[in-house]
Amino acid sequence: MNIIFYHPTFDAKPWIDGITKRLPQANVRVWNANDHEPADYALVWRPPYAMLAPRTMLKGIFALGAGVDAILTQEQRQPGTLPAGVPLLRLEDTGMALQMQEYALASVLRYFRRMDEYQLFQQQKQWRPLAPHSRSEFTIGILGAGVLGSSVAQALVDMQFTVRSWSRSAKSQEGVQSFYGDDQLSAFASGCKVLINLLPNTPHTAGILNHQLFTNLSHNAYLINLGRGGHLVEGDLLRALDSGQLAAATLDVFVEEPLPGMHPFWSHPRVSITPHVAADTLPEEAMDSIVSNILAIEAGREPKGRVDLGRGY
Ligand code: NDP
Ligand code: OXD
Repeated sequence: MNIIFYHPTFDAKPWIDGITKRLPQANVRVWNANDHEPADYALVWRPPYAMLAPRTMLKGIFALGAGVDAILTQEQRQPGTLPAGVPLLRLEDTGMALQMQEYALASVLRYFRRMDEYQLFQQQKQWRPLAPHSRSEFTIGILGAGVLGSSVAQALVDMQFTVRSWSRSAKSQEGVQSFYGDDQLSAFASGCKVLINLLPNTPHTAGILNHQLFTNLSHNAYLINLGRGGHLVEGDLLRALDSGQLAAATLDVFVEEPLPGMHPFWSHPRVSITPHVAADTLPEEAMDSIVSNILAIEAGREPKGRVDLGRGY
């Protein structure tokens, strides 16, 4: 069995060693532009067109992350980036759900307990107790109720918050009010004090964090964007912060990453930025899952995390 690996930034060695340890029968190699040798499986992130296009005999392409928007966008621009008929598989959880829970919970509690405001008061040497937020008026809406969205919802339910989710299909998660489909988007957003985005970036969801959605939220609401930068209409966020429709935003993902030095988000007093770190790919967990999927394919079983190319996630 031959496996090729390509990632623009990861150190390949732990991956080559880790897959080899788990699958001693496999020949695992880093792909380079001169490599035209056959392969059965490919492990990739932002693969060059030349890597996959000619490889119609692959049995599986494993994305080294949860979101596959970059590879699907590249396929749209350069059809053939993904050879026809080869399954594309993404990482489901593999340690990202817990990281997402940590990030979302930390951000929500920072707003709920007004820590961000106290931090500003401290800089001004102000001793100024604020009225606490009322839990009953602190409804949290989560866009996306998949692997990561439902896991974040669970952490917030466990903290006794009122939680809603919005997805394509109806869900039944205890303690979470499910809204689904475009028709229910404004009802979902209506009155939410916090909006957390955990949607995949698809042609249907791009630009969903926009003026219209913000006006449905409770006045002075908080936005936490953990999905993709393309979900957010940046000018609409700046205007919503200026008008007081939104109180503050925590952003982990951006249209352009790294965020350019001149971008207004950097110095906005009510925008908090992290450099796309909400949930990292954990190599050991990811390799366990990829190898178990390879074994499933070899045994003729259905692997986990198969991407529906038509839906875009
Ligand atoms: P899933 O595919 O498990 O979940 C996606 C959810 O979005 C599903 O509930 C789906 O609905 C819903 N959805 C998709 N399209 C629509 C639509 N048009 N209308 C309504 N709901 C829709 O993905 P994950 O939870 O694993 O990951 C979500 C995203 O998180 C990734 O795509 C990635 O962009 C982002 N991410 C960010 C990271 C970071 O560090 N910031 C790290 C990892 C991921 P349904 O269930 O009905 O199909
Ligand atoms: C992912 C990410 O999609 O890190 O896995 O954003």
